[in-house]
Amino acid sequence: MTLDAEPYPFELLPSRCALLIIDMQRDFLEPGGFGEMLGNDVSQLRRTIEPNQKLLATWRGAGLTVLHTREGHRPDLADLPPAKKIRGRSKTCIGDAGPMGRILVRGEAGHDIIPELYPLPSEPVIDKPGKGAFFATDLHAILQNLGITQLVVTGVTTEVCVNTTVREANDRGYDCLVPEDCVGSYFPVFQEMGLNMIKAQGGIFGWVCRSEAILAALK
Ligand code: TIU
Repeated sequence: MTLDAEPYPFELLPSRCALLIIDMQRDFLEPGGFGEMLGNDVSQLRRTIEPNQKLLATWRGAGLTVLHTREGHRPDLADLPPAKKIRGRSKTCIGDAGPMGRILVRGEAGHDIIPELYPLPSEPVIDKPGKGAFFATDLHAILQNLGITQLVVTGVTTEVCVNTTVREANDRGYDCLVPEDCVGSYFPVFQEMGLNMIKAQGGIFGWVCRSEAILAALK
C-alpha cells in the first residue's frame, strides 16, 4: 500500500504497522488541567479529537494494532525527576491537587485518556514518566513482540511528546508516519515547524501526511 506523504510516498505494511496515540489525556486537552496550568490554550489541541476518532475507528475496523500512551507519575512521585517537578516555577506543579485530581498522577481523572478516544481493554496503554514514549517504558519490547516495524504516531503535543517519541522510534529503527491533522500543538508556529523537522532532509525522522491518505489506503 502506497500512501501520499511528504517528503515522498510511504509504503504502508498494515500487519507491521501500529497506531500509537500519544497522551490524549484530559490534563492536556480539557480546561483546568496541566496544559492550561502551564498557560496554554487547550482549544488548540481539541481540533485533533475528531480526526483521531475517525482514524482510530478505521484502524480498529481493519483489525490492526493500536497502542496508547499517557504521561504521568506514580502516586508516590518516586519517578518524578526533581528538575521536572520544579521547572516553570509554577505555584501548582505535578503531583499537586488540581481540578481533575492530582496533576499528571496515575489513577487520577485528569491523567486518564479523553472519553472520545478511550482505549479498548485489548489495546496496550503505555504509562510514561517522560516526554518520549520509549524512555523508562516497555514500549520497544511490546512492539518487537508484535513484529511492528512502522508507527503511525498521533496525539499531543506535536513539538513535545510526539516529536520526542518519533525521534526515539527513529533511532530504534522504526519508520514513523505522522498525520498532521491528528497531532496538535498549543502554538501554531510549533505545529508547522514540528512537522517540518520530521519531514525535512529526506525525511530525517519520518513522513508527514493527512489522515485521509491513511483512511483511503485502508478502504
Ligand atoms: N507541554 C507540552 O507541550 N507537552 C507536554 O508537557 N506533554 C506532551 O506533549 N504530551
